[in-house]
Amino acid sequence: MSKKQSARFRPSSTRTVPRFAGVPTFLRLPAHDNPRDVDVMICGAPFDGGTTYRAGARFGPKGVRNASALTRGFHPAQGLDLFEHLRCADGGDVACIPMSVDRTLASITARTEQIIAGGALPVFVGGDHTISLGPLRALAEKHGPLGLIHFDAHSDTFGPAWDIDLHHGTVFRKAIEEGLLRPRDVMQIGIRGPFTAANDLDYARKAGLRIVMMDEIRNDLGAVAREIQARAGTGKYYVSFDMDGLDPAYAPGTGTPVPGGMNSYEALALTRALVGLDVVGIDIVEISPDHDPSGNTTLLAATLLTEMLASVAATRIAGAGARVRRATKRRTATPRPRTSTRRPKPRPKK
Ligand SMILES: [Mn+2]
Repeated sequence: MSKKQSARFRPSSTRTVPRFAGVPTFLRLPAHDNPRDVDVMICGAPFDGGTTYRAGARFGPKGVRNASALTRGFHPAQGLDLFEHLRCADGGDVACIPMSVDRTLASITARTEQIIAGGALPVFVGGDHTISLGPLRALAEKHGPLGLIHFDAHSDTFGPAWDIDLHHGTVFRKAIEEGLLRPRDVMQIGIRGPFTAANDLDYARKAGLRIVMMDEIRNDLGAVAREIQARAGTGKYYVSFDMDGLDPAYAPGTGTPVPGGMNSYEALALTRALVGLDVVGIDIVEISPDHDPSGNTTLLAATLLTEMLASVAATRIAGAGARVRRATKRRTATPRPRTSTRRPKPRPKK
């Protein structure tokens, strides 16, 4: 892409508009409606009508836009400025109906169809986890059933609540029932108890989902990262990040917090492992800013968003799937910024 193009769809310069100033947008990007002009279109899905415990995720998009004041584009792990490789824009909020799950999902599906028809990567900031069904329906219609990298404390494959079958705790069971996912290519990462009953994960296990419990992450973070990367070349993937996958110490601003989750570093490290996967859609959900006066939850959500997009950028440079090894090679060959601390010289081999 030309420099002129990338200059238009990147964050505004902090020399012109200081970080604390300006109209808040996702990642300080230009507000722009037409997906044909960009590689990535980030939209808010301000809906929490699918929550079973405390509401508030309808304010997630607004909170992440405010926290985006502190996001940055150069990611040392990938050795690139994501905005030099991806033209990104804030596509505004999808029209959500506060008390209608069905009409809200229809609205999100329609917006996703429009974004993918324009050739851009759809990214949604929620909203509660119910919203994921919207993009999944549109993307599976286009690509067929998708793989899923799903970060969460909960499996979200549970049964109906109060006889209502579709809510934020059932969204991936619904997606499987609708044939939107390839169950063997679903990784649920950060799952933990306590559970309501011993059979809480029965549906997920019988469906063949790969459940990565928190203990596995704590015992060997690198092994989990490698398992994500090993999915490269196995088809198209959707990435769904529920903020309650994090420990409430790091992300208290969420609807259904569960102690004992990932810390910020672990979550960031695992999103870096998405390099090489053919990612066709992303969401980050269950951000409830009013439950976190510190603002750390929204800052972490905005940072995870940039980290996932940096992985997408690194994948596009090298090509998805089989060519992931080249990506690794190129990344290490990319010059480090001058400000970075020098690495110690490797010891001579004996
Ligand atoms: Mn969830």
